[in-house]
Amino acid sequence: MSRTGLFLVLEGGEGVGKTTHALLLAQWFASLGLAVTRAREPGGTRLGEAIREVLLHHREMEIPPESELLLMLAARAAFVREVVRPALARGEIMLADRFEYSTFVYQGLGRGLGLDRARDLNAFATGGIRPDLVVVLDLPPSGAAARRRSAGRADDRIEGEGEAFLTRIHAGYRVLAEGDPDAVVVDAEGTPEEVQARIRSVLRVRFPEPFGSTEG
Ligand code: T5A
Repeated sequence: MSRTGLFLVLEGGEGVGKTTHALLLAQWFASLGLAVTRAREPGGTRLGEAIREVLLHHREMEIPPESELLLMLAARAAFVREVVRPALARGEIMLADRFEYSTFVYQGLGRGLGLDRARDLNAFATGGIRPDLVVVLDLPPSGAAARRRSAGRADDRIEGEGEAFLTRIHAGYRVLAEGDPDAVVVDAEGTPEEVQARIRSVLRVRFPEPFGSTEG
């Protein structure tokens, strides 16, 4: 790799397949002999997992949008310091299941706190570190809900916000990614194998080193 580490992020609405593809990508990287650190947000650290529990699994708790934003960023500050920077310093691929786009879209746009405010506060939390590439998995909320239902998953506090909120999230991701040269929208319809093949094609084109000459 010509630079130290590679920071990749999978993004998208609820149940679009981020976890599935993070796992498949990590397996691919390992098969290529590339070291990878994989983690989810909010989470990835003890503090982050504790914040995740509060944010997602206590529907009885009143959490104002401003508190939600600041808790996401409190988790992110620890995530960057304890997980992202060390992985990149070791020269690894840092593969994150959600990062700053989630805050821009869910809190900035979805909760109406404003994109500029979300970006400013996020920059404080991250110290300005940015992904090399954000892969946005694009699937209409109805398709993602069907997948979650067939997997027998119950909605968490944010998933339970309803259709209008999830539709805003879906649209928000597309708008953000279309204006960002370091983001790409990947069609998440189809089988996991089809979607994974699309993601790998993107990586081969974007990063000839180390992926250009790979197969599979
Ligand atoms: N949040 C997070 C914010 O509001 N602000 C922030 O700053 C951050 C960081 C996190 C929540 O926090 C919010 C966003 C979220 O609401 P989460 O559980 O990490 O919550 O995120 P979810 O998107 O809810 O995660 P899920 O696990 O539900 O969805 P994934 O990871 O996108 O999807 P995945 O891979 O688990 O797949 C869902 C189901 O579909 C199947 C899988 O097997 C699984 O059963 N599947 C497919 N089925 C058919 N075809 C395919 N191609 C499939 N791909 C996967």
